Amino acid sequence: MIYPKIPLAQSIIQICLSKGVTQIVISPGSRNAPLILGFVNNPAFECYSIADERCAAFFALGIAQQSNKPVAVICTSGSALLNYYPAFAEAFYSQIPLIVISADRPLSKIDIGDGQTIRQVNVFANHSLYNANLTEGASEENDAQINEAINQAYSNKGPVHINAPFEEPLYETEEELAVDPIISAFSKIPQEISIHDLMAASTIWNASAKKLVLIGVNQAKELDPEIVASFANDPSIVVMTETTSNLHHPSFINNIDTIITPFTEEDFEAFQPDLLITFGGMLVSKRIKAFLRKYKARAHWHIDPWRAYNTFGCLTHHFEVHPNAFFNQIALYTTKVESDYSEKAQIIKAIRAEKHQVYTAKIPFSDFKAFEIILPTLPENSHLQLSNSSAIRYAQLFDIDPSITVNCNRGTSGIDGSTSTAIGAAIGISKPTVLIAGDIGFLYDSNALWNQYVPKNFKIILINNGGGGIFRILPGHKETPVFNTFFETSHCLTAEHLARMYGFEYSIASDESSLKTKLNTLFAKNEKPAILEIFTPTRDNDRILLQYFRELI
Ligand SMILES: Cc1ncc(C[n+]2csc(CCOP(=O)(O)OP(=O)(O)O)c2C)c(N)n1
Repeated sequence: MIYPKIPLAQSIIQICLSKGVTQIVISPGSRNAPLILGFVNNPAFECYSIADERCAAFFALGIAQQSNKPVAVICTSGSALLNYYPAFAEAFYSQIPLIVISADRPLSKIDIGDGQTIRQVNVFANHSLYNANLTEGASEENDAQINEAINQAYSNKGPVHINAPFEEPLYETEEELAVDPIISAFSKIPQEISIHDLMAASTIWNASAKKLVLIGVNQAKELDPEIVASFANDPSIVVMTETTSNLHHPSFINNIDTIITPFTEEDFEAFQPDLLITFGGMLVSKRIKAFLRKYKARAHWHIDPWRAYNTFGCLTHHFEVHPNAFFNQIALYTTKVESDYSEKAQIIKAIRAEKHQVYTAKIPFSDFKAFEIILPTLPENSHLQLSNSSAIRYAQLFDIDPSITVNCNRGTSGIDGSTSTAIGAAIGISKPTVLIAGDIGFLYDSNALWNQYVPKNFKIILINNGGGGIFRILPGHKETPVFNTFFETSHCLTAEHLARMYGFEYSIASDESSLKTKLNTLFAKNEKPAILEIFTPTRDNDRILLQYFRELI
């Protein structure tokens, strides 16, 4: 076996190996040569080479998000490292284990005029679970910090930074390991709730005739089917899911905005929960946040082993366990409460479903219509990635086949890494993957396509509405040159040349019938990754969406 000669690099590699961190995304450089040589020459690691660090980190994030295991990204010194920051912040807010390992110069060489040198120590401190600021050479202190960083990424689910100073020569290798680092185990999350907390919670539960369970970003199959069934059978429980919740039951409300946008004050009061229970990550719907901030629940519990945000200003308890543990334990103490809360929600759901059908049947070709046509054509058991911001919002208005897993970078809601993440997700989940993206987000992250690992069956459906269409929907929209240039960033670009340059199949659609035909072809062929670009009418899209909400009553 070939090892880098530098002992600190050996320690990092050996500790990664012993902790099962085997997916390594590497960006080129010289300072990181000891790491590159060590990881690449060891067949236990799966190494990916991606030149652009911003894309590399999002790609790694996508793999980690879907495989639920930490992925390491390796870069050289200098600004290379800072390009990891968007994905690092996304990993922090989406609770995804991402391990950044940066090569650095020794401390004595910082800020003395050396090239490609910046202050790397603690550079991600605001969003990092742990910063291992290593010193030159192998030492117990270094080993302890490397262990701790990886342990934190595993057990507290989030990004960590390991900064490793290496002095030249950087390319020397040897055949024997010179280090034998100590490996420390990480602690498992506790799953027991105290009897005291359970008793107090069950008293509130049993006194609440209106319980709203609201679920944000969540992995598929996370929640025990018995718990799902118990929600559906409880007349005092309404479950609201988002597309990114990956949780399905015919009685659950999966189109929050469609349900609540037409609500009058009276409707809101009737729907105001006594008890709000949330779990999962970030919520997309602005309207549900506005509603629950105004019509506060008497009690709000968030269930998550690591973190709770007081999103609605009424958080009363953070249960630091997995939702399965919580619902299974509280079930021992709770009784069914008589209520018509669920029944009333089902009546509203049925009314809205009918209005939705009537409306979608009559609208012309637009972003809205395109989503109505695309979503039912997605292959069963495929994976869907959505970009920010219209794509995820439109998708929330429709049913999506429960066999399809869905994800979107909602940690920071950035437009900067949707395509890179989607390609990583395709690798992490090993299922046919489709990305639905807006044009600005797609063009922003076009370097994502500079990636030799894109699966042949990877598809991008690009909704090109000539700019940031979301800004037409938001209240500030006025049709002025300032709006077009500085908000919408309107353009006439297409993906055609990018597709050709990066070896993607390319097709276009600009009306209903061509879209249906092109979707058929898109999913029938898998010899090459493909982009289907859909041109929609820039100036009609917002009107058609806003009118939808008016016609739901
Ligand atoms: C990195 C980053 N910069 C800016 C924004 C603000 N932003 C949100 S949506 C958006 C426009 C997205 O346009 P497009 O990708 O065409 O999708 P649309 O929502 O218009 O369909 C922008 C600039 C952001 N979310 N992330």
